[in-house]
Amino acid sequence: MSLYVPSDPYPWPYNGDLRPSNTAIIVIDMQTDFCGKGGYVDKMGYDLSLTRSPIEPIKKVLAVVRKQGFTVFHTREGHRPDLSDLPANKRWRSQRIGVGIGDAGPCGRILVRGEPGWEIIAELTPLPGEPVIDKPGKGSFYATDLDMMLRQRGIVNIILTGITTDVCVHTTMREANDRGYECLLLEDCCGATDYGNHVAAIKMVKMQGGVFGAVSNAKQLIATIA
Ligand code: C5J
Repeated sequence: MSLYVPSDPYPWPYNGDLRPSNTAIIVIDMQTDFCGKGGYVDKMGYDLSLTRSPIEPIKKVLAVVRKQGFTVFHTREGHRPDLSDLPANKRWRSQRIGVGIGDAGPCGRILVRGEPGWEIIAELTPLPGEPVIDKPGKGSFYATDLDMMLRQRGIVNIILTGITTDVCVHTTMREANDRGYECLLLEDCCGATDYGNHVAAIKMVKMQGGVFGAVSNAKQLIATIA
C-alpha cells in the first residue's frame, strides 16, 4: 500500500514507499548553544524565540514516530576540547564578532563537546538507543558515520527537523539529497536565527519541482502516519 504525506511541491515520498523500517527522523542540533539562554546563539544577540519555536512541534512528532517504530537520529554540532577539529577560519570568524568558539561563556566553552551549552536541551533528550551523531561542521554527513548508519538500517527516506533551517538543516538536506535519500523538511519543526532566512530556505527546497525534496509540517506528517 502506498502512503504519502501531503507536502509541497509533491506528495512525499515520491514513490509512496513510507514505512517505519525505511524512514528516519533526524533532529538537528537542538542544543543549548543554539536555543538556550546563555548559549552561542543567545550570546550573538539573536532572538531565541525563533530557534525555540520548533521545540513543541518536534516533541509532538517524536511522540508519534517513536510509537510507530521509526528510527530517530539526533545530531550535535561541536568540537573536541583541544579544538583540533575546529578550522582556523571558523574560529576566527566567531572571535571577530566577540563570541569565540572554544572560549568560555555562561554555558561553558562555546560549542565544545562535553560542555553544558553543547548538550541537547532537556525537552528533547534522546531516548536510550537513539543514535546521536557528533559533527564538527554544519552538514550531518561530513566527517561522521551517519551515512553508514542509515544504510545499515535500510533507510531511504529522511525527515528533517531542528535548527537552524538555513544552515545545519539545509546543509544536511543537500548532503542527503545528493546521496540519493528522499528528504522531507517539516517547516514548523525548524527555525533560523532570522525569520526571513527561514522562509527563504523553505522556498529554496521547493524550486525546480523539489530540488532538495519536499516541505510539510508536523500536523500533516502525524495525520498521515498516526
Ligand atoms: C549554525 C546550526 N547555525 N546548527 N549551526 O551555526 O545551524
